[in-house]
Amino acid sequence: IVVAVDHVGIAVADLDAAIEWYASTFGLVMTHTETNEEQGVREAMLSAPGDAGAAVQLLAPLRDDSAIAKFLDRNGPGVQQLAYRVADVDASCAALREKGMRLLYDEPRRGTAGSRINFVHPKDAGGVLVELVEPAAAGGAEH
Ligand code: V0V
Repeated sequence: IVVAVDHVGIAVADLDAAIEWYASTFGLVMTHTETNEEQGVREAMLSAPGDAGAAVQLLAPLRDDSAIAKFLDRNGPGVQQLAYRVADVDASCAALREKGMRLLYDEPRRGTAGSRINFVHPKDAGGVLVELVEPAAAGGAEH
């Protein structure tokens, strides 16, 4: 089902301050940033220079009623999700539903850079909010 670990998502209150902190502390560089209104987040993807492996995703809330705002209220900043890359998010969701897991959305929604995403409920995944990410097709059909 899983092709790779895509990213680890970390909830932060202040995106710009967090980007600066990860750069000055760990030398991570920002490779992408965007606002996702539907998810209620401003986000940034960070990597070690030249590393094409799993990324760190910083997630800051756009609204008080967003998932990230609720997470920050409850836990403070910290790891909010683990995202697995999949080749076909519809097929992966079907396979996981077959195993009795609850997917949060009936149909995948829009994620980073035109990807298609869904989430496994943390109570069905060992206490981890698991995101499934099908990247946008190469060539950028989504853009
Ligand atoms: C809640 N719980 C968590 C959790 N959030 N456990 C682990 N990790 C988390 N992030 C626990 C919580 O402590 C409760 O445990 C239980 O789950 C149910 O909590 P709830 O109050 O019923 O639910 P909420 O309101 O806390 O919502 C949790 C869910 C929500 C996961 C349903 O955060 C959600 O819809 N997330 C999906 C969307 C999202 O996270 N978007 C932001 C990233 P107890 O107390 O009952 O034991 S956007 C993104 O990643 C993008 C755009 C991308 O990557 O492309």
